[in-house]
Amino acid sequence: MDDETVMDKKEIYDSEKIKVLEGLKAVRKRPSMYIGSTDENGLHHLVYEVVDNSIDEAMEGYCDKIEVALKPDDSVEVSDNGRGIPVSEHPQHDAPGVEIVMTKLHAGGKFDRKSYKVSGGLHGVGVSVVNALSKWLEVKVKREGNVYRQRYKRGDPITEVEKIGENGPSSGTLTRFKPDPDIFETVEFNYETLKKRMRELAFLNKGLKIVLKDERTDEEIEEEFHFEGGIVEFVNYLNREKEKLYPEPIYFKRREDGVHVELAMQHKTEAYSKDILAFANNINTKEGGTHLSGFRAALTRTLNNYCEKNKLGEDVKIRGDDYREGLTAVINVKLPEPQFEGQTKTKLGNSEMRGIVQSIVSEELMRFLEENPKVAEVIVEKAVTAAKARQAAKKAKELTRRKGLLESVDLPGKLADCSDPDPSKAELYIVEGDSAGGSAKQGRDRDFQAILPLRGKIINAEKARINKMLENKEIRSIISAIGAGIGEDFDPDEARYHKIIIMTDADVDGAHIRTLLFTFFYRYMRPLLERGYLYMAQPPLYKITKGRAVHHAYTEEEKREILDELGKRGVGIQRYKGLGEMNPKELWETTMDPENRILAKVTVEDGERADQLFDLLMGKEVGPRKEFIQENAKAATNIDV
Ligand code: 0RA
Repeated sequence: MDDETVMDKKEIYDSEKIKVLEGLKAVRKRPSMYIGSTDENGLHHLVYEVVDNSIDEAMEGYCDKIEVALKPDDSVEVSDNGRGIPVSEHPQHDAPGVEIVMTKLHAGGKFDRKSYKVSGGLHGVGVSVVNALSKWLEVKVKREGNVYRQRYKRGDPITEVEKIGENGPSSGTLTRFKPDPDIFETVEFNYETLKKRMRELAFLNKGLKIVLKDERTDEEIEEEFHFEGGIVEFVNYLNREKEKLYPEPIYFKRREDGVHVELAMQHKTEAYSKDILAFANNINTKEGGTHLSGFRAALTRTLNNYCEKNKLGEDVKIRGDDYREGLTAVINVKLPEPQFEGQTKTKLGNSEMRGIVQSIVSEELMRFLEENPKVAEVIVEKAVTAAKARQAAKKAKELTRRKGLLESVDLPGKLADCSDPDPSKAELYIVEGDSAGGSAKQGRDRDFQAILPLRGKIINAEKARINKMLENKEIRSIISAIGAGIGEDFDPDEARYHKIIIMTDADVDGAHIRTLLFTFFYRYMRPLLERGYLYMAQPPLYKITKGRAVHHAYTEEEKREILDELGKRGVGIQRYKGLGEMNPKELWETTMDPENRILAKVTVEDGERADQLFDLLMGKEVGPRKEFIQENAKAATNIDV
């Protein structure tokens, strides 16, 4: 019986109405379904997708060098020295293999490779998606002594696969593409973003050379990432400016049931933070997952067992967090059919991974501890200290709880709250200084804008444990105004505002306060950064007047433009030194009115950078410190819409 006979009339009618979008047209119609978004993240995703294919070739052992070049015309070229995508006719599709890979969604079949292909999530959607979202794309393949080429426009081939030359025995694939400006909000690649990912990929795939070039400026940049030590070097890199509890990272690697598990870890001495990065098939699983929980369980149980066997740490109850205090770890797993879940598809879901990782880590770690009793001893000692501090912190927290300081119902006295209770509409301005706070209170739209002025010093979240943080008045008022808890208990769904806007002066002190706040939010309320709830206000740098007309310039360039327009005669220029110099109306018009203001979103990377730069900022060296402040005080560019 064929399908149509079992459908009744109504069903036939309904299915006719469904417009079946075929192939790459569907990708252009709903790009976000394939690459997550069409903003800067989606744009960079294109490069990751192409590079992933070369990484696959490297993971199978056929390629040891990948080059990524940013070209002056905003295109990107990715090349590798792998086997080259096959060019022979595909038996079922009567087209050359390379054309199928470039034009069919999830091209598989004969050209499927055996390696740990990424599936699900945003990665692994296939290069055909990149092709569909490119104004043009060109692929060149070196194979069997020849060079072949095919060109495409918006995903459609505009040439055959042509042989364009001969070549020695070397082989490889080169893909050059120009993202389509009709699809993307921006087509400008960020070198630093790509650099971070390429470095990460080089750490995760030991021995692989990845070259990144920026050919867009007169002074070309070229960097090579190549780490024979793999994730051990990754941990060394993450801990590069920290004091270590023991000299070498602990490392092991094992393959079991067709799954690879690799771990490198090392504790820091004084930093109380932890940095545990988990990867699955080269994807940074920021939301964690089964591999991470397997690792955490193994760490806690193994160290508990070790303590019991050796009668250590008996005077205090050590918990999992205590063993993780100050820990830097990279866990890297490779598995055949990964399931990615969660809001950003960065949570590993495969349930079998928990047990596999747990048993491998337990065995290997126990062996290590027994062979290295000195290291075991310092780890336990640190955990004991952490456990004691945790108990003290709990007492401090209970104290503040009793006083009602962490309850959102009991808002801090300095807060001028807004009247709209809907968090998606409400905004919290955290304002440096009383006078600016006063202007902001008068100038704001009290329907949806709340003002929290900060007076005292903000404590450095990198140096302090949570109990110390909770003793700080300013920190406590921020916690209670936001009303979503702190640290492990922080719940972004409880946040009373979906825009939290830091408003500080554009001077050195302002930069310092901003950095302290970034570090605090990064360490203790990171989900706010992940969700994009944290912003920085951008007050204007200049007020330019001519007659009755008033203009505001937010950047030096804007100032020049305005001056060019007005001419030089009878023009008054005032440089704003601080927010306090603006009256409430000016502050509203230039910095708070959603119609006019500029807000810069603070990302997790900004938080991370502030965190890392803290040593620099707080350190004794004056040179690098000054430089950082200037760098950080530069005007931001994201325009609030
Ligand atoms: C399918 C089969 C083979 C290689 C590749 C794909 C391949 C794809 C890409 C994409 C970027 N670089 C790549 N390198 C190789 C193997 C063909 C054979 O058996 O020689």
